[in-house]
Amino acid sequence: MIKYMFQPHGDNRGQLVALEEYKDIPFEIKRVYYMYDTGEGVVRGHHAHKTLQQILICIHGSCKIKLDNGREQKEVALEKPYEGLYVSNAMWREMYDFSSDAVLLVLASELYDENDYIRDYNDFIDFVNTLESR
Ligand code: T46
Repeated sequence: MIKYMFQPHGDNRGQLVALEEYKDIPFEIKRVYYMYDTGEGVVRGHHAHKTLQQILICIHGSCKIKLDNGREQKEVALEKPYEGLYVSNAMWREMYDFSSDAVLLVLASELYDENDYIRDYNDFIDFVNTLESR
């Protein structure tokens, strides 16, 4: 589990965080998306990706992320606009406990591709086992 602490450039006007690919973000950023107005009690995700890498940043409010690599699970709270969670491929993810004002920004290494999703947990475990047996 890798959490990035980005550098805020603060002065008497407030804070600014700048993110550059291959410098602050370990991949080329091909897509940006964000989610907001997430209802109380909602759990998003429930899938893994075959190749996609991402950085999740809760730029407003807070939420929690559960990451599962098929062997162990970890829960991470995202509650600062200058922290980012790296989510590699082959990682089952769930996002939940969104505050009502939460905005979760995602920087992604690939364009949207439904074929990259693994939506069944047993298929995910098979995928992890296949990767490890190579
Ligand atoms: C992930 C987690 C963190 C698009 O049309 N383009 C996009 O780039 C994305 C990400 C989604 N969509 C459409 C597909 C669905 O109709 O937006 C709708 C909601 O997507 P989804 O149900 O996949 O959202 P989450 O929150 O379950 O998962 C998303 C990403 O899909 C996923 O890659 O890692 O956020």
